[in-house]
Amino acid sequence: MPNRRDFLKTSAIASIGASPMLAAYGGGASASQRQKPVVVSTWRHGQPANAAAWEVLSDEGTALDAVEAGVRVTEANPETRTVGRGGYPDRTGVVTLDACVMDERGRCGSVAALEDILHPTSVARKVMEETPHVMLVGEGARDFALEQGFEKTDLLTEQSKQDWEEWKASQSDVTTPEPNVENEVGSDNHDTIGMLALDANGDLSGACTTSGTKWKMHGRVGDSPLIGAGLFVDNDVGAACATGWGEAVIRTAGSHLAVEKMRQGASPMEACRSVVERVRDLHGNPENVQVGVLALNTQGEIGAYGLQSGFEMAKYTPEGGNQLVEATPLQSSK
Ligand code: SD4
Repeated sequence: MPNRRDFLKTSAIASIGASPMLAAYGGGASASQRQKPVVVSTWRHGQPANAAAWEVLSDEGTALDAVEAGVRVTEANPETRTVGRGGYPDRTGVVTLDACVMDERGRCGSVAALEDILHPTSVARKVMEETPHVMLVGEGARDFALEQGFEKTDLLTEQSKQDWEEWKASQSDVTTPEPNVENEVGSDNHDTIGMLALDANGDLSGACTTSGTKWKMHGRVGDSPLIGAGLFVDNDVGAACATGWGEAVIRTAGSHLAVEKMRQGASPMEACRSVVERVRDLHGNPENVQVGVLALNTQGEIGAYGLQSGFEMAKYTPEGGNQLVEATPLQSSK
């Protein structure tokens, strides 16, 4: 007789093998989605990250431990080109990382423009747990990380260095950064991972981690480490995270907006749609950029919406296992 954990592992593998991409996710939670634990994250690299988070959740671990364990997988993977080691550098050739965490008590921690440290999410958690502050940036964040025992790591891989050199050689004016284009399916320019989890105890937490847009200006900070923009958690209501064009997410306080919509009675799906609609209204429906929003409420209901097609959500639920789902795009749903 397989135990519950074996069953979950088997169902996850079956679902990955049988259905790498499901049809557009239609929202409206069925009874089966009202289960816990649940973990959701952005893009297809969310699947291995969710698997690590699930190990924690299925062992009665906390949502906070789960999201940290989950996104660390992505941070350590040099193949993921906009998170952690192997992430694209800024236009000066330096990799700078942004990350945050938020837990069920409304506690939060964040780091931005962090250099030389492999796991910015773990540093963000230390900021939350070991300091009276929410956010540390740049040199201060790195000094703090080193004091906390994090090791110095070279984040610039040979591949990233080569890509940067090629890009630089192609620029007539390197002081003008390329605009970030986020709407290509499978593009390596939208790999930020935002992750939300609901644990067996019914508590919510989230994490968001990125190296930001490639070839960004040195010192540029996106939405990902900003509480309320890249991530927001309210244990009485739900949690949300965002990916894509960070500047647009900041302008709408996207994740906070999604959670507040849920507080007013919106489903996670409706809440995510409201955010991308707000972005569209502010920016005239830009076709060359993507914004994607994920939301998870206290009942384990999930929502995902993209401004354009191509935004993917990885979700791991007790019933469905580890699945990749293409989010509903605003463009085709009008
Ligand atoms: C940023 N939002 O720094 C991030 C990038 C991203 O998918 O999410 N890409 O703007």
